[in-house]
Amino acid sequence: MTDTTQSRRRFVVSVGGAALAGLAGCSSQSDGPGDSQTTTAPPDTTDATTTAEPTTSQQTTTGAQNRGSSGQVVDMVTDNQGSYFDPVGLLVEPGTTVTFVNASGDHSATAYHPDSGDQPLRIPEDAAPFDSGVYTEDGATFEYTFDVEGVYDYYCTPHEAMGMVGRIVVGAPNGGPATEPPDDLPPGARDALPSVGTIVEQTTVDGP
Ligand SMILES: [Cu+2]
Repeated sequence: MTDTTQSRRRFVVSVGGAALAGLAGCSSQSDGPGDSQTTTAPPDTTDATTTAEPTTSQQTTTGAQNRGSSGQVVDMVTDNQGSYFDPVGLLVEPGTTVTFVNASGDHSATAYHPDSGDQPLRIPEDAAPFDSGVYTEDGATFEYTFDVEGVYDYYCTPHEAMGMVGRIVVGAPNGGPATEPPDDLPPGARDALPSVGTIVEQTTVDGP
């Protein structure tokens, strides 16, 4: 488990470096608003018209340039207000990549899914579960692309019982498992989840 976590972190960190290098090298490459689709496209070599596909570094560069519009960041924080995800609630379009950043403390971003230590299913039935593993290093990042519409509830393994949980709505809520009341979660977690309605209305619900 530690090995998996380590190698995954190293991978993410090195990709971040490549993104920076790419940014410095080809800042004029963006083709603007049309980019929003390219991050969602599967690696399909038959379509030569999407500029982001040819190499990994270009793809990463495009993603970094898009960060403000189609990418989103969730910080994982421990400070004098406790341990929390910020924002705790987020509305995104399908295909959006969310980057979880370990801002301070030791945290994970882990989907509520039976594969994650017997947890209840609280992501769309067709969605792949995610689990970053616990990060102990400030600045470590984990990315997940939310392709399937619906509501995703997730938690931090060390701090779930203290209410370190988050909710991401992708497109339309669609009546999936996470639209049911979270009765099977620990009370602290249950109380910390923003309602789907609030997220849809506000787009971003900040942490404490
Ligand atoms: Cu945590």
